[in-house]
Amino acid sequence: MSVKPESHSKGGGQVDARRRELANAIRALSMDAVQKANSGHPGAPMGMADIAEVLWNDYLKHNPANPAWADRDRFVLSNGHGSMLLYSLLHLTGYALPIEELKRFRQMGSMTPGHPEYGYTPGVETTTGPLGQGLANAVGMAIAERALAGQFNKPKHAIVDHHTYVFLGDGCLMEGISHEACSLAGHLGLGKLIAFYDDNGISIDGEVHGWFTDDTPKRFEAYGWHVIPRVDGHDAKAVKAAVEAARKLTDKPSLICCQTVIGFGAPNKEGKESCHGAALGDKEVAAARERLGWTHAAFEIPDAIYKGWSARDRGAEAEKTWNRRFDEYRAAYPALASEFTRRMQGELPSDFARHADAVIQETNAKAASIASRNASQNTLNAFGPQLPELMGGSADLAGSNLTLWSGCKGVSAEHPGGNYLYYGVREFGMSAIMNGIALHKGFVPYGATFLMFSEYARNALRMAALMKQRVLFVYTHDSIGLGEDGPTHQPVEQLATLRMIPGMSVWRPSDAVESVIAWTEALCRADGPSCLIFSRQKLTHQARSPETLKQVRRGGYILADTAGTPEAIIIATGSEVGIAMEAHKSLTEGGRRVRVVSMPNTGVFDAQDQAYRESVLPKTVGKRVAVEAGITSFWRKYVGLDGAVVGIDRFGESAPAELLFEHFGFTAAHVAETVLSLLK
Ligand SMILES: Cc1ncc(C[n+]2csc(CCOP(=O)(O)OP(=O)(O)O)c2C)c(N)n1
Ligand SMILES: [Mg+2]
Repeated sequence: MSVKPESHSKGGGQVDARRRELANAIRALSMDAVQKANSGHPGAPMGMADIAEVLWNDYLKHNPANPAWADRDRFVLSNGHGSMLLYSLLHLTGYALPIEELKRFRQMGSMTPGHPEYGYTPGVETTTGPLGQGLANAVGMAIAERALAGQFNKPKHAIVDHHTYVFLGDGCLMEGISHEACSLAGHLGLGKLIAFYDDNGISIDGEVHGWFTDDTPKRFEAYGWHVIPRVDGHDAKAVKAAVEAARKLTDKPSLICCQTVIGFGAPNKEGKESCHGAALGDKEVAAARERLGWTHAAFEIPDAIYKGWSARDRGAEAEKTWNRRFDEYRAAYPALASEFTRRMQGELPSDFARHADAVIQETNAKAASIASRNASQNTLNAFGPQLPELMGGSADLAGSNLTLWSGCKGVSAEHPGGNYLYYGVREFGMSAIMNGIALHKGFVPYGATFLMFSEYARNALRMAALMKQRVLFVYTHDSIGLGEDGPTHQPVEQLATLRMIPGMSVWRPSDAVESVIAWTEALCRADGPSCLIFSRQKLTHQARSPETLKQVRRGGYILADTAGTPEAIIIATGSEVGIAMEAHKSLTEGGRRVRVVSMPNTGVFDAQDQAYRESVLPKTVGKRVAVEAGITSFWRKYVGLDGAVVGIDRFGESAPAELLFEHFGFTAAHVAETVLSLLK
């Protein structure tokens, strides 16, 4: 329950003056940077400064000189609007984040964007700002830590042994994803996950008792968390005692509920929503300096304060100790040690490409007509043994998504070294957790649900793309072709909207061969996420020459052609490729010169050079028909205004799949007719 705490900023209560002064450096940097930018959120950094001071100075295991050190503790600021808290901490403890960058807070090209963004600032572990997702990322990181420890640690050789700390606010707890992620974290008993709740009683609209009166400690206890309630977030001793207790208890995640005053130190604005997300104003900044006893000019930090904060020596020492430990591990387990290094670097096994190619050839030779979801599972069975970094999962649809392969072992509190997560019905949580697993490194996560329910997870997909993470989102039941479950389960606009996410690679293979290639390409894509979209229903194998087979990975290619220049081109994806091929057959028999282009990944095709694209879709051939069981508008960019799209611009119906395909015009006859109508 949120209570409105008394302000201590007047100096009441027991205060460790030294610690308070260190914390005030965060407060000063935060309010000054926000003031200079005239934009940003001073409230949370000023409110959480004392907590951060204790955690970072007394506990956090990190080396500012090497933010990528494998066994560092992970720190996530889930209430990402408080970005100046993190930037201040990184700057003060000695990361390569100079004061000039704090002066350029929120400016174009700076290392200090408005919200923490992965890849912009050394030490920022994940992009946060969309509330609740940082918390789910942290759960993913803690899962990855434990699973990696389970797979690699040996008696007396704990090479993976770090904590995940996460700060969060009321907003993160109001977001539904906090339930999904924390419920799973409790179930899994993630003892090295420690969360700090900034219980300040305030969110943007004012005092939260008007809309948020959960009993948060009880809620988390019910999840199976270890809850430490009513900690005075401005009493370093109390915070320290709570962290001690949290670290001691190793079989449950901990939630430390810290009562704080938002904007602590700003005499007229602290405790009020007015300091949440706006510059305090010059007068109030001056008054806060006075109240806090901070006499230094803006962005001026005395050497003694820098010394008090520096984690450089401590960090170098900690990493050195670990390096020694890792050397001993390497001496005892050389093969495991190099596997660990390979996996943490995100490199696939050196022979993976060759292996994948062999599987592609085999699948081609087998020529099986099977559902692409089955083809996906076959691929997992073929690739799985080569890829111990796979961390699979499904949101309670393993039997439908076919995400389990023969080598899967469930991750649980008792068996932490597994490689498969039973996520339960938690699509958004699963997706953000996968982002956290990928960010932690050591794993390539894939997780599945029905394509329709990608909607539940959408913002986590966007975050995966924004952070350029190798996360594989597996979606089966990809169209009205799923049949009787009806329009609630039948995707219509999802293919198009997933393709619109910048940097998202979306594969919709047409048969078993394209399915293996899609998996291969997604796994090899180290700098971004992919969607792998599979059918429930059986798909016809398409014959391909060795030359054609090579073109599949270019996203779009000529699957069937005609002698000479085609009169018309049919472009199709997934389950509609088979229909396009039948139409091609009848049109060819009727003396028409028609080409079929299979387009399993429009984004990859668009990224090919002009000459290749022109060779597949020559400008001179304007008579084009796109066929996809999804909304038509997406395909206009390929068929032009004079072309035609066989698609579906309404919700589906509950009926057997074959009837639905017939009813909505996904038949060879209708596609052929459409081509002929263009040729008239
Ligand atoms: C998903 C999402 N919805 C809305 C917002 C906009 N927003 C940013 S901070 C905030 C209020 C958060 O309140 P709290 O976590 O209590 O932060 P405090 O004011 O205490 O710093 C909102 C609604 C957001 N960043 N993310
Ligand atoms: Mg709040």
